Amino acid sequence: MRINYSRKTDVKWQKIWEESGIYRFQPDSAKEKLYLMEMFSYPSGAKLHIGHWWNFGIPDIWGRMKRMQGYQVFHPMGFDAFGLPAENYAITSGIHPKTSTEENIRTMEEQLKTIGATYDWDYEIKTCEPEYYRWTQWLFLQLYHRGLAYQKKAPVNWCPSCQTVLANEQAKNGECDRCGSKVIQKDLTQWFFRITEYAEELLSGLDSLDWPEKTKAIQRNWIGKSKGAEVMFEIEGCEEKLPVYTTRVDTLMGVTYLVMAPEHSLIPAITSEKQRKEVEEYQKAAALLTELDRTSAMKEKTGVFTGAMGIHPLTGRKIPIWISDYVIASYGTGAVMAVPAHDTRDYEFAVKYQLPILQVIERSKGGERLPLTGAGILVNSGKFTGLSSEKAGEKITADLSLRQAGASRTNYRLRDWLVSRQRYWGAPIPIVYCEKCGVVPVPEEKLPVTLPFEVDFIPGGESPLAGNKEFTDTVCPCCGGAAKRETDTLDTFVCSSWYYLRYLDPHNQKAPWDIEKARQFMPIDKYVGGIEHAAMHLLYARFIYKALRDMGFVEGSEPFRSLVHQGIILGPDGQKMSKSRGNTISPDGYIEEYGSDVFRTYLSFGFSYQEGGTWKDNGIKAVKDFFDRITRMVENFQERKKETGMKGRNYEEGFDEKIDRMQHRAIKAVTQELEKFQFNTAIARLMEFRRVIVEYQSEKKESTAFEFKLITCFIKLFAPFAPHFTEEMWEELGMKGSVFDSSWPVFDNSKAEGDAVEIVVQINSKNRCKISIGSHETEEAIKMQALNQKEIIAELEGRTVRRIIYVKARLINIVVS
Ligand code: ANZ
Ligand code: ZN
Repeated sequence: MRINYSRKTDVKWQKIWEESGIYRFQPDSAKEKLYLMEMFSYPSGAKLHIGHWWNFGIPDIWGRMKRMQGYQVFHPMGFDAFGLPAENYAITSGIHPKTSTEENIRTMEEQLKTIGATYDWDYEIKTCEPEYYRWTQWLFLQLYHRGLAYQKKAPVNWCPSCQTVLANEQAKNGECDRCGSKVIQKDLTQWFFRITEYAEELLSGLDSLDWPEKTKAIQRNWIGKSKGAEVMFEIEGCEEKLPVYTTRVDTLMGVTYLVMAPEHSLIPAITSEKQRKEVEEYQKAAALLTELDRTSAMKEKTGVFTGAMGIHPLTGRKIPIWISDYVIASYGTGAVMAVPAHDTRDYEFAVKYQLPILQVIERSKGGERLPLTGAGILVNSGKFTGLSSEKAGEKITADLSLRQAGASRTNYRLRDWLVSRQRYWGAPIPIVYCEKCGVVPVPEEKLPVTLPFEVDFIPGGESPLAGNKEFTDTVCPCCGGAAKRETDTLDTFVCSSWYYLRYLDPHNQKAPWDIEKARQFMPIDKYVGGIEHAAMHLLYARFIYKALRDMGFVEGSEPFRSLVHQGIILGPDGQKMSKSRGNTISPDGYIEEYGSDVFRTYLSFGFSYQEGGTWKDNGIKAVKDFFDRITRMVENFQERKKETGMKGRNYEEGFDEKIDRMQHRAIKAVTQELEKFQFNTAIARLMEFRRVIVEYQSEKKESTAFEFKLITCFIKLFAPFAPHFTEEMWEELGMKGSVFDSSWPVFDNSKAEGDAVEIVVQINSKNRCKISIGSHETEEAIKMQALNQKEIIAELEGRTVRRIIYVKARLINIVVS
């Protein structure tokens, strides 16, 4: 072989691409737009690992096909550069977050370039730069002016080690998602974004999205819509009424006590003198616990009696009012009507404090164990007895409405988004506090409020910015008097809630983006990133986009039309790769030895993109061999052509109908597999196609125009996987320009389908689905295709494939245990 693909080939083509500016993005109204984006990365300082190649290098394959299909593909890259890790690192190392972040970004840029992806670096953004966060602050102001950003005192999740507030999403399981410390509750005045105003639309909008179902389910669950009723209980000897939220108004006749959250504002007013001390002590103890501890099913129920009595709205019966930490202040109305016969928590509580238990729902006649939590037929419920839960719910709600003691109500579990962070390395909140004028937003033309460089990072429960007088002391934009700046910074999820818009117009000095550009390029056609962002980033960004739409800055309602989650490549020990486990795999050695294209092709061939898997490299040699075979195929053609010549470019010359049909099948399969992000099966198809071409070559002494067509078609189909290598082959074949400026092969469906047969795919001998295969496909490729069917992937989850049996042209049986 004359040509030997290696790392040198990568370097050669990367230089040529840079000089020719082939990936410079040029908006072209004659072409259909396509916005491809991977979630940008955090500049952590770690060397680029396999995960980066996986996240960024593989979607590039899809983007390259789209480019060849004639789309104007916009594929930008940037850095989510603010955040706690850099600041924590500053505390331990003394290195300023700006210094370490900029340094990390430089290294990552260099390394990302070795992947050879189609980024236009002119569109790069870094969220920590004033040109960027100026507009994050602008966004805050727009929300503020619309009443969507507001301040309130609230019990917040507080990490005692990071000394900062955490959003609920960052304090899952009662642990700080940064450092793992136990999260406690603390009362602070905080800034919130009113995401709850969009709860219903965030929920209903999911239906229209091309997203994985499980991600939609996570968002639906997080939004937590429930339909129920609000019921008013009068309180004996008190003007005010106590509203409760219930999803089981059908159980109203079985209420035996009421429970308020320990933080409920009515408690001081209704508590009897006798009970006051005990109540106050209980309130103090409850304040130390997190919401998660409080609501855990494992926790023993505790509570105290307030001394006050409520009055049943339908029967006038007196019922005691208790407080307990199993009721959460921020959900519903912060109070519940307890029905111990039909609710597990109420039941445990009633048993412990010897409160009455009254059964009002029955499923079978008599002898049922309480609590009976489902729906059924009403008993012991006066005129409602005998009705189904559903009917009774309607009747009781109607009765309550008549007496103005209740109404149906919809509730959402979603809370407003807490955006204040008592940290330095974030976008300062553009607010000033003036003794005379109160809370004053910084005027837009005064943005950015710049982060000062000199600060003391030692955590003290306050933002490090509070210690910098030059920063805090300012003049009021309203009256010109002395004023203090807000010292909290914004949650970094605010930076990432709108970055896809700045990408479109990163150098705009007058506006965050040009409205016309956003109109042309939104929404994002393919967004690729981890499923761990399902509840936070992806929900926040959807909310911000809708808010921006309502302010007239963007069109459409959803930023991410189609979403793909990449699977995870685990270390050889089957664990998630991490520095601390010491099981990370560096791609560098592989790149040096084989070149980036072999590595990238191996990744896409060896693993299913959406499933991931445990890292192994035993297949990489085979992929390298595949490259060598392609090289030989091209050289073989070139040599025979030199000897015998090729008569023009009329493909009739040497045309072979059977081979032609296989070519159309290959084009169709590769195109469709790539469309579905099934890169591994696409490669299997290409391997097969190569064998077809080589078979043809071996039968012909002279090179033919048809052969030339087959080979250029192959090179084009393989180009997205191996951009450097195929450019080299393209050049060798004497083609002008870049292979990426050539057009993607199109197939004739009647030819592609000509010899197809349908076969059945079974799991443990049970029929699961059908696939269509060509009569010339190899057994290996057919098995691969079967394993990649949606239905099959879902069923194989968590099971081990023992054997795959292929009965020619009839069926595939996957034996699992
Ligand atoms: C009476 C009842 C009877 C209830 C019954 C359930 C079963 P979701 O579905 O999550 O909305 N609840 C209401 N507000 C609460 C709060 N702030 N803290 C803790 N629990 C609260 O749950 C709604 C149900 O959770 C409500 O319906 C209420 O208990 C409780 F057989 O009311 B139910
Ligand atoms: Zn003022």
